[in-house]
Amino acid sequence: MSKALNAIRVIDSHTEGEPTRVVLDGGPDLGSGSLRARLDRMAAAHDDFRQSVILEPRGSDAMVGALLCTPSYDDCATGVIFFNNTGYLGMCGHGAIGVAVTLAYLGRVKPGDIRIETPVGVIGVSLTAANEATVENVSSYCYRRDVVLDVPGLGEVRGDIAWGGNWFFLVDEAPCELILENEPALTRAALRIKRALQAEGITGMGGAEIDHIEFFGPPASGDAHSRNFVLCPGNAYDRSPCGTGTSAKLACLAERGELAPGERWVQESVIGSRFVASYQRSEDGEIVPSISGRAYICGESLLVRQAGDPFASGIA
Ligand code: PYC
Repeated sequence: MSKALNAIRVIDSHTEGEPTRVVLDGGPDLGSGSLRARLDRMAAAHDDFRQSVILEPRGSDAMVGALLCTPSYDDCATGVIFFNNTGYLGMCGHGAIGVAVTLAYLGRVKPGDIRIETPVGVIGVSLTAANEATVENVSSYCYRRDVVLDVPGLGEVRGDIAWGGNWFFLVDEAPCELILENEPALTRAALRIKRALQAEGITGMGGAEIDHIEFFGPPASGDAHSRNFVLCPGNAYDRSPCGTGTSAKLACLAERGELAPGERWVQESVIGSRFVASYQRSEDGEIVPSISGRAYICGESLLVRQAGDPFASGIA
């Protein structure tokens, strides 16, 4: 029998349905420096590690990986690099809730407030119960309003471009009802929009790729404000209402004067799970979103890559 190579210890959880795989050990040595620099090192020299952990046969397209790292700030409980089936995420709201609940499950943090360093900034997380957390996200903003696109097969599509820790194109008029049965049609429409943005050279600030497309529609439940469908960069849809996508939505609502600081916004996902959100304005006038949701542990495993396994680095 071949010897096991690079055993990787992980804990799996889901946040409102969306999976997070926290890597506890067995990850690459990324050295020191900012998390952005360590992410760049991982992408350049250790991308096969990302692929092993997240791609089939060990992972799945919907899963987001969270590599725990020594933080570069003393007041942070951990640093984290988020990754998915296609690359790396600046921030991940559902993933941050998953990380906090995982750390609590391991007894590494107690209920209360912690700070977590991400490649796009430090976030606050309040662990309000064993399975509940509120993320105070990085500052979010609406970059462009009412961008009109001519999308082959869809016609004219209007949306806002916003930053919520990742870049989003937010479309209020969804191409069809936001229900799970329509997932293939919603995915196709979102991909068409993404291609049209690329073809027209429309980006986020500084030429950043807009890699998340978000549709909104009426909620199914009477006490929610909206339902969404979010297509993530690797073409999987977010089972949760997407923490960074909800942050981007809050920024757009604030920009339009449609949501006041501190006002509650209940965002449903396409599977009916929900985040409760609100924002505060910082002293500089920036929008600082808070996103609350639940996460549950669903597995503890040792991932193994045996010598000779042709799919040790996943099915790319
Ligand atoms: O919750 O921010 C989020 C997220 C991004 C991609 C998948 N989930």
